[in-house]
Amino acid sequence: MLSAGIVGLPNVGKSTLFNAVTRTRKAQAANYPFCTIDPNVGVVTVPDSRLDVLAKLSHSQKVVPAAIEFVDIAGLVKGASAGEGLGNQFLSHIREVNAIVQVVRCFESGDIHHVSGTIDPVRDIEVINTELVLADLAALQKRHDRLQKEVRAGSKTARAESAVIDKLLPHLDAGKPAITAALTDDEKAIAREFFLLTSKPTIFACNVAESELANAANQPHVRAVEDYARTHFGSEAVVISAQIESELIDLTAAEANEYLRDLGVQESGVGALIRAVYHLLGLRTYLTTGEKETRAWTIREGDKAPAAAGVIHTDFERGFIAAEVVHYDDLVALGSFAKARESGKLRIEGKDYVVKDGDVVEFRFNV
Ligand SMILES: Nc1nc2c(ncn2[C@@H]2O[C@H](COP(=O)(O)OP(=O)(O)OP(=O)(O)O)[C@@H](O)[C@H]2O)c(=O)[nH]1
Ligand SMILES: [Mg+2]
Repeated sequence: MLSAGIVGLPNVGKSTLFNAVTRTRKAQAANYPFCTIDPNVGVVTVPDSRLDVLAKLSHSQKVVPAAIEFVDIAGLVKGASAGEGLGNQFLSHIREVNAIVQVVRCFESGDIHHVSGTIDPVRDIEVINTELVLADLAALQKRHDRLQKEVRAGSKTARAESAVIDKLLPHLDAGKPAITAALTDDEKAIAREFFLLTSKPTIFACNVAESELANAANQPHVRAVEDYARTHFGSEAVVISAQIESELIDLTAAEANEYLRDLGVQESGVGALIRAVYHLLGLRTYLTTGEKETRAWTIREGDKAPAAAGVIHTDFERGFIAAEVVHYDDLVALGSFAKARESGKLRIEGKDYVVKDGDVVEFRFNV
C-alpha cells in the first residue's frame, strides 16, 4: 500500500492531525517538542461519495473504499541532516514513504510552544526543506564519488548515473527540491533509484486556529504557504485545524456536521486532505459494483485494463479478455446498466484501454 508521511517541525500538530486522519488516538499528541519518536502508522480509507450511490443502484450488501497509509513521523529541526535531534534516524523514516504531507503551523497560541518562538510558516518550511536538501546533497555527493572509478573504467551505466547527479547537484545546491529539476523521462528513471527525500511529491497542510477555519483563505499565513507551494514545489496547500478535526473523532457524522456548521465550515478538512494525498500519489479509482459489494480499486494514472484487472486478482490480468466499461457519471445519469447498454455508453474495451478514474468496470477473463 502506498504511504504518505506527515512531516514538519516539532510540536506543530503532526500527531494531532494523524489521529484525526486515522480517527484514532493511537499517536500521543502533547505540548512538548519530540513527543513522537517512533513513527505511528495507520490505514486510512479514501472518502468517495460515488460508492454509496452505486451501492444503492446495485443493492450491494457492502461497500469497500480505497485505502492509503499515513505515517506520523518525528519532528525535524535545523541540523537534522547532520544528526541533530536524532536527525538521521528521522530522515530514514521519511525515506520510506511515497509522498509527504508537510504540516505547517499557522495558528497563534501563547500556550503551545514553537521551537523558533514565532509563527512564520515560510521560514518553517525552509528549515525543513533545507534539511532534506542537505541530506540529499550528501547522499548524491557520496554516490558521485563512488561512481568515478567505474566511469573511468568505461561503464556506460555509471556514466549515465553520474551525468544525472551532475544535473541534480547544482539544483539542490540552490536549495531547490529534486522534484522540480528539469530531467528527461530517462533521467527521471535513473534518479528514482537515488531515493531522494526531496523527489517525493509534497503538499502542505496549514494548521490554522479553529477561529480562523471558516475564513482561512484570507489568512495571510495561509496565503503565504499557498504561494510558496506553487512557486517552489508546483504543488498545493490544504487548510486544516488539526485540533478541531481530532475533536470530531468521537462524534457521530451528524454531530460532527452540526459542530462544523456552528464554526461556519461546510465540510471537515480531513476528507479533502486524504483525497489530495491520494491524487498526489498519482492514484486513481475505478469501481466495481454488484449485489455482493460495491468497491473502489486503486490504480495508477495511465494503467491499462489488464493491469487494472490485476489489482483484483493476478488471474484476471493473466486471463484478460475484455472489460465492460461505463463511466460513473453516465451510469448515474442514465440510471441503470440496461439503459447504459442501450445508449451505447456501456462499451467493450480491449487490452490497450487506459482505465479512467470513475470507470465502472466488469472484467471478462479466462483462466
Ligand atoms: N491551539 C491549537 N493547538 C494545537 C493544534 N494542533 C495541535 N495543537 C497542540 O499542539 C501540541 C503539539 O501537538 P502534536 O500533535 O503532539 O505535535 P507534533 O507535531 O506531533 O509534535 P512532535 O511529535 O513533538 O514533533 C499539542 O498540545 C496539541 O494539542 C491546533 O490546531 N490549535
Ligand atoms: Mg508527534
